[in-house]
Amino acid sequence: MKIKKYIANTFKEGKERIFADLGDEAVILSSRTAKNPTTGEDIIEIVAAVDEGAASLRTRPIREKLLNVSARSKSAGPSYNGTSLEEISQIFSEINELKDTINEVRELVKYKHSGALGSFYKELYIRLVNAEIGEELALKVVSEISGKKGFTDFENILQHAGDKIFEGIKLSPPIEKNDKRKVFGFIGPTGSGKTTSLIKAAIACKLIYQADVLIITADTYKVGGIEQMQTFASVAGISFAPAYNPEELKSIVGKEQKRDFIFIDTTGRSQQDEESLRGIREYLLAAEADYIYLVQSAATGGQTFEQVIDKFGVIGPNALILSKIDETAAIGSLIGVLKSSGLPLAYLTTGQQIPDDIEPVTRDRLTEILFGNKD
Ligand SMILES: Nc1nc2c(ncn2[C@@H]2O[C@H](COP(=O)(O)OP(=O)(O)O)[C@@H](O)[C@H]2O)c(=O)[nH]1
Ligand SMILES: [Mg+2]
Repeated sequence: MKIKKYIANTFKEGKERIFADLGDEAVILSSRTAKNPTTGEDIIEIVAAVDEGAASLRTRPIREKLLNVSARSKSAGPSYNGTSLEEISQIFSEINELKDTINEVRELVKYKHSGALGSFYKELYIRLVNAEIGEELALKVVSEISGKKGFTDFENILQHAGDKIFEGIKLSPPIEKNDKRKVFGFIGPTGSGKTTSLIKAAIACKLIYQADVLIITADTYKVGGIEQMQTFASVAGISFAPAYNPEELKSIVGKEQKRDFIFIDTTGRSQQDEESLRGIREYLLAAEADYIYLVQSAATGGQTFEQVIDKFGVIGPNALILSKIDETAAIGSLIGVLKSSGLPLAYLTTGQQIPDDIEPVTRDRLTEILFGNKD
């Protein structure tokens, strides 16, 4: 801002000098009459100011251009009123730029009214990316959801997003009791939670259906494993037997026809150890297992998860138990593998408490977990 004082004989004269000096953008801040100290005549004192930044940004370039144009264009080619065609087209392009800017501002003003909605979708996108579903799927879900109407609140939007994400994932219903005896096998990598999940499921069946349950372990290698299972089984009032080879397992299962449920635990094996995986298969074939659960920790990243499902595929699992949800930061990276494998999800385990920390899978529950609510 430039401020300057002018002294003139008349207000008109002062004003002309101010605009000639400071330009059209000048504003008069104050004016007062006074006496010329030497002549004693009336004079006028005017204080004017100009915003130099504004003047140079707004008016000067065009004005100067026009002035320079007329000066230069006198000697140049075709012109209109002293302005060359080249310079006229430049002015038009500037006008078009201005039009574009005005349109942008208009768009901004328009979307300001849907600001609340916009922030919902922004929040949804952030939540999806944090859930590790991948940027591509996150954008797809947000764009699909934003094209729909009728959401009541943000929770409702999350619910719809979850429905979209888990759309292609199959679910396996929880164990049910009927007249036919059922033999279940539990397989999976070492430490994935097979034994714990098996005990939880066995106790739940015993409690819910007052069922006659037998637990057999084929994992006779783990130090203290048999004693530990024996303890859990006897506390829960469940029968228990170890089986040291497939023949022995076949024989026990063959004799135990009156049971409602038989749960068979197996040795933990690395998915890389294909020989041992075939060994486990022999056990479950000998037992004529009706249904095989692959137990896998949800904390395992997408790539290992895919490998586990692929390699344990030789044993023929029917459904998946996703364990250690409580230890898992985000389950989003597993979604692609779950969909492409086609393996149904049966149970989730959410802690070490026996038998409490196991639950059947529902899509609503998966959505809750995806968005960070594991309780
Ligand atoms: N935090 C947590 N720990 C679990 C869960 N399931 C099993 N575990 C623990 O994981 C460890 C290995 O479990 P275990 O059942 O022996 O695995 P296995 O080798 O596959 O039979 C044990 O310390 C269990 O208490 C779960 O859902 N959450
Ligand atoms: Mg075990």
